[in-house]
Amino acid sequence: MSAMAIVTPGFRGRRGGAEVKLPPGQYLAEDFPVLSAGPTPRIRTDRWEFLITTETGQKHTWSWADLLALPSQTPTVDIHCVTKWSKLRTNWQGVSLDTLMEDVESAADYALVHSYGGYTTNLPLEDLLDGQAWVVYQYDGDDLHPEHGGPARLLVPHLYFWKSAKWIHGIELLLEDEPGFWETVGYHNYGDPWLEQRYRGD
Ligand SMILES: Nc1nc2c(c(=O)[nH]1)N[C@H]1C(S)=C(S)[C@@H](COP(=O)(O)O)O[C@H]1N2
Ligand SMILES: [Mo]
Repeated sequence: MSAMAIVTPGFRGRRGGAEVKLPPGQYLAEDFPVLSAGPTPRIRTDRWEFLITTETGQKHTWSWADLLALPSQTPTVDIHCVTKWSKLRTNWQGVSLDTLMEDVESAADYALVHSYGGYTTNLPLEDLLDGQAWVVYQYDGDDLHPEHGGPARLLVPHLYFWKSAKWIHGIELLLEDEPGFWETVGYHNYGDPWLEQRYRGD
């Protein structure tokens, strides 16, 4: 064996003259694939609600009007699906989790995200904070299409896209980590695309 290790850097390609760098094993998607584990739930915005539940059982709830009344941001971010497509510089509009967490008192270290339809996904609470996550309701200047998670989805672009729960309903804050839907059946618990944490043991 050669003493020199062969490292696999992220794929480098050219797009519009500018060099882009993708996480290892990813390819560039030009379209916007739809990946859903079940049927698309249709949630009327007049019945929509979002709640954050703390480890002590305290509930903070927002109606659709409440969400739209909060200051919003327009993140432009790269997204990376575990099935290997990436999409660069996607444009969203939504509310930062920092804003939603402002009045929430919690000693929790973990979050379990719940979607309409039953999907769940888990992540450390700190990965939702400090400008890293949003509840988004617009994509590319239009209302978020139901297939892509409308009326509102979570956006956590620094982790594989399965963590970005579509049709978000609530976030449960927990003292102990609890695996979500894909994490329970063998996906990586954390899912850092730059470390290629696709499956348990990666
Ligand atoms: N509620 C819910 N959220 C979900 C999923 C899902 O099946 N249900 N799939 C996840 C996966 S695996 C990916 S890659 C992205 C896909 O989002 P898109 O369909 O908008 O591309 O949503 C994530 N969020
Ligand atoms: Mo995915």
